[in-house]
Amino acid sequence: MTHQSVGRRTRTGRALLASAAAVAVAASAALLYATSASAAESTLGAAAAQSGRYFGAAVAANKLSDSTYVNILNREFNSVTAENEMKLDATEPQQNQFNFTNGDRIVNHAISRGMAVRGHTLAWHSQQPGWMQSMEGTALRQAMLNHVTQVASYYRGKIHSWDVVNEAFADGSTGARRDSNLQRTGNDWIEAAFRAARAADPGAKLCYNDYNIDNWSWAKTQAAYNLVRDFKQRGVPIDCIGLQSHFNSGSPYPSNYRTTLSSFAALGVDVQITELDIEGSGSTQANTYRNVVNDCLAVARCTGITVWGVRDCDSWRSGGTPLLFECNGNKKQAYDATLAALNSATPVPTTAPPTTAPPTTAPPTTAPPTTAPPTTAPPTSPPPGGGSCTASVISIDQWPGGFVANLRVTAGSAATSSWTVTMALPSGAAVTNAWNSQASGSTGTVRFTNAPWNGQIGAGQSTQFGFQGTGTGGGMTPTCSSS
Ligand code: G2I
Repeated sequence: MTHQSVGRRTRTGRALLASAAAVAVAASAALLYATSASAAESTLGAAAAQSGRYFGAAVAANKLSDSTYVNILNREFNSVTAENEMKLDATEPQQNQFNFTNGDRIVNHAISRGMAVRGHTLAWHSQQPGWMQSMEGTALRQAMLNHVTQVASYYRGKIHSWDVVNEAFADGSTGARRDSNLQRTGNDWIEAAFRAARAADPGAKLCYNDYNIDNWSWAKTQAAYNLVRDFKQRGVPIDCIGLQSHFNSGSPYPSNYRTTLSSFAALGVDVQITELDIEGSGSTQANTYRNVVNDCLAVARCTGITVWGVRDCDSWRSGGTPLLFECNGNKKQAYDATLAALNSATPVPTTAPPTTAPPTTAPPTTAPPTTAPPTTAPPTSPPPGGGSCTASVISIDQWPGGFVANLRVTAGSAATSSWTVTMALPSGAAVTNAWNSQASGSTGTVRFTNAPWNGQIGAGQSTQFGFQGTGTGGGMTPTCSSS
């Protein structure tokens, strides 16, 4: 457990570029399905990707100049969450004046290295800017919806999952909503926020996120469960539940955690462990990390884990030494346990999509032809090449010498389990990196295959990915195939 020598790499521009390229390549390789069965990967992100999951960290923009911090971040994690920089006070400090400077620093750092980004958070009673704290009623409801719309629109195409609403339930035995100015605008404020988020960024997964919803027998857990169940029953858009999972002596890791994960998953949402930290040390702490990882691995729809910070001294609870790295960058026992547990997961088969064969199972029995798809999908787009998806270019941001392209992939009348978008680049253009997908080839005809976390698209639904290129974008006609 020595300090990694990469932390001492000379930071010349050329070395940084080379290092970034190496990291991007490593990340791409790690995220491919084609890792050999049971390979022992040496980083958290690569180990998680073997079973199609991500492993992320909360990141603070003001730490991106700390080389020990950044080296760990770039080496170990393939997803990030902004610890404070996308919150309401940071992004809308004055009403209708938005500031994305620090959020962008984190997003750009992640995207340029092929990491996914979790958005945190669009609507919350806490960390509201002063102008919002003093608002109530209709004016507040409208301001909140405007905030959700503006922020989710700004980051459209770059966010893997949004914590749309954070911490809306009260602690204790009542299962009631938490009193707040947002709650006082009416009980439907949560679903209103989710609808606005879906409209603003249809490609992001939309999560409800909370703490103390880990223990299946706690009233707050049941309250969150009932919210998700109600939303699913009524068609309110929700795709995931975020369990913050801050564990300490007052809120310990519960033995029924796996029951909680599987119960939420059974409602038809992804489960994400969003802010994991476990106070303690040594083997006790390591065992709890192992248990959490194993519980997630046991639930197919537990799609990823984020720890709330990189090193102990980066933690909001640094005194409880709750993370995986010491301040000097050394790996802790908890790190070794976490990595070993991730490596013990059943790998996603190399050619997973064809062999899992969703076409032979679900479609005949669940009879999608009798419901919505026939009326909607066929007229809109005949699937190219017999595939059940379409792809389109949403935007191209061009600057002298380079561009960023965002694309949408939409499933046809059947859900996809994987997809590939093929596209001829203009002459002289080259892909430098991609997010929310894996690129193969960089010039001429290039292919983008889904990332481990976004291959499954529901019938008629869509996801987004993007890439950065050199040269000039434009005139690109993507085609999509899926299984
Ligand atoms: O409290 C732990 C987490 C619980 N779930 C929601 C998360 O968003 C929350 O994160 C924490 C951050 O880790 C802290 O860094 O949220 C706190 C605020 O509620 C953050 O603390 C704030 C301090 O209160 C401010 O004084 C400080 O200016 O961090 C700010 C930036 O360092």
